[in-house]
Amino acid sequence: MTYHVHSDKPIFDLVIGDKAYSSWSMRAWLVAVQSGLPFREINIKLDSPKTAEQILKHSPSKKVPALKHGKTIVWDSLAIAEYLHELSPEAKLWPDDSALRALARSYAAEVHSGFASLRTELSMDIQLKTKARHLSRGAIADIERILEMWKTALKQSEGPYLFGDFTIADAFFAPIVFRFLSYGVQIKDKMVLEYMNNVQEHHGVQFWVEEALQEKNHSPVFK
Ligand SMILES: N[C@@H](CCC(=O)N[C@@H](CS)C(=O)NCC(=O)O)C(=O)O
Repeated sequence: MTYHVHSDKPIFDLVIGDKAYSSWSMRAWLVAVQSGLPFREINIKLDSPKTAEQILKHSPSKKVPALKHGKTIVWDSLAIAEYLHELSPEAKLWPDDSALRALARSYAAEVHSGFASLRTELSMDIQLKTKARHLSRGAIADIERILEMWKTALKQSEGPYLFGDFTIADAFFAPIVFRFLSYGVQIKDKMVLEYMNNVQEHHGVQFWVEEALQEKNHSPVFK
């Protein structure tokens, strides 16, 4: 277990897994960075015999991410995102407009509960670069649905992110951008390609990727 301190006065701890392939950790971590609040990162190596025991010291779920704020423990990426939204309202982690906020929440919730085929067949591994592989109909349908969602939102917002500024919805889609890049998913739409570039250029995403690329000895098994 290692610690990564993002400020000398962190107000909460965020327990996360390997940066190369813990997509749920990446989502919560990006929301934490976007909240603007100082935090301490607790890094746990996944896929080791001690993983569950180590996570259990922080969260009853035995899964990462988990957030610890005083006596409060929050687990599961979406619950963490909502908690950070309440803790840092000025960060505007959701859009101001209530109709847009509902839409952005629907986007994040759909990622959180859906796209099972994509998760199984294109598991996140930021270090991986491979050729497009044969995909099931389910995975193709997931990809088509994601592209349709991105286009609809971007047409309305005109970018740079799905709902204008970077929101929780973008944090939830960020690992999917890296899945598309790793597995060479062919994308032709200019607006979508621009969006994928904007996500990659986000300061938090860049920091995460730099560290993910330095990690060693991992096996891509987490979705
Ligand atoms: N629904 C959870 C999923 C969390 C999850 O599956 N985390 C994986 C890593 S990405 C994990 O902790 N795996 C550890 C294990 O299975 O031992 C969330 O949104 O946070």
